[in-house]
Amino acid sequence: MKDMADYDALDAEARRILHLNDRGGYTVPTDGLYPYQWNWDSAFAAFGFAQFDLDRAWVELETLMTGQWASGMVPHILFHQVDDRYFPGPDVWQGVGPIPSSGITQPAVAAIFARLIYEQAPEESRDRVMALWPKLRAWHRWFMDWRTDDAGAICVTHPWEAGRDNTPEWDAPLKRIDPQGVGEYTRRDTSHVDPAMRPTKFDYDRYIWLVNLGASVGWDDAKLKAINPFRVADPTMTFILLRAHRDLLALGEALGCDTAGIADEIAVLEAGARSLWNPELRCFDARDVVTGDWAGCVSSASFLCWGAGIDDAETAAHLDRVMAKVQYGVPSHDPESPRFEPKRYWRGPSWAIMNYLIGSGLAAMGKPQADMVRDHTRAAIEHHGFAEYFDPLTGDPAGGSTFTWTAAVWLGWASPNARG
Ligand code: 2M8
Repeated sequence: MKDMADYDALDAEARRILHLNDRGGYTVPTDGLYPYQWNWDSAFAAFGFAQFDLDRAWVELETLMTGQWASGMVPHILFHQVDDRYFPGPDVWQGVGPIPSSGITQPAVAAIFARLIYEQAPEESRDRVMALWPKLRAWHRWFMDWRTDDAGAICVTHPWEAGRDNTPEWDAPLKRIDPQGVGEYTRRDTSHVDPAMRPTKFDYDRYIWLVNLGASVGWDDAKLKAINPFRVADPTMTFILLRAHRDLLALGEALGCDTAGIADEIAVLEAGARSLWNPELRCFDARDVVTGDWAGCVSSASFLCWGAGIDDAETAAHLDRVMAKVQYGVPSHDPESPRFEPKRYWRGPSWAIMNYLIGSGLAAMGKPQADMVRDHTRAAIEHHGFAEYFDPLTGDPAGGSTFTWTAAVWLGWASPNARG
């Protein structure tokens, strides 16, 4: 246990990291490895900035929404300036939005933080959030139009869309893809980070094949839906959109916006969330929409249910079981599964952002595990710094360092000085 002076120093370091990664109006996740604006990273950055610079927090969200497509979709990467340290860049993606971008989205966390930041300072924030609200509404509507399955769950159409790139949930659906024609390409990620902590070539070939597929139809939602073999109904996207949609509704009501339709969409998403209950696993799970097969995975995404306002005793029992095996946060994959890899990206490591989404959800529903999730996250960061992710067994820092979202989660939630 550190004393308060040490925590003050960590707060200062977290603020320094946000400034370090600030490119003027937007924040990169970390220099080199990810030199662009990523969607959910940026929303977390806004949460971090809001702890000490309200104006800069709103600017972050405003810049993110400048990339919104005519369809309402908000891309997962905005390429404000070309940087050859990252692959695939804008030439491969061929996004069709107002600025160069990728062609897929990411979990819709922006409205969650828009509400939180607004409620922190309603007077000063009112005009800013009023301008953002219709854009967030259009993005959520696009999700309902193009990403729901028949049961109302939200689907991922590319492993990068859920933000949990190489999680075991995608193994079977990716195996069905023959990545013919992908050809030669040079990965950049493995020149920044140990390849043992990154997705495999098997995964990357299929990531790029799916990008090429989207680009081949100009990212036309209807055309792509008809030909894309990868469509998985997923707890990450579903629980997060459900939570964000509740926040969008509350925010819209507070601001006097036209909230017509949102309550009905919430009911659809609630049904969709329930459809992700795997009766054999006794937990929330991902479901391949093409084959109807369950992934059979207890993952950190399963534990996002509380954030979405859904309590479940059996999922809580899984959380207790999993947390008894680790010391540094919620593992991204079940540590008792043979597919668990404690240092490989989304196949085991603990991520501060998932811990935050899980922990704040547990707290909102008055669940006793909330403090434990926060304490684990605090321990990971205070012992091992602002890493991209952590080995949940040892706390070893992994992936990139001086990471924006880890700093933001520290400032907004994990630090003893945080108000959240
Ligand atoms: C990771 O994903 C990107 C692709 O989007 C990559 O590996 O190149 C994921 O952890 C994702 O969730 C995150 O938003 C992104 C930037 O931190 O990196």
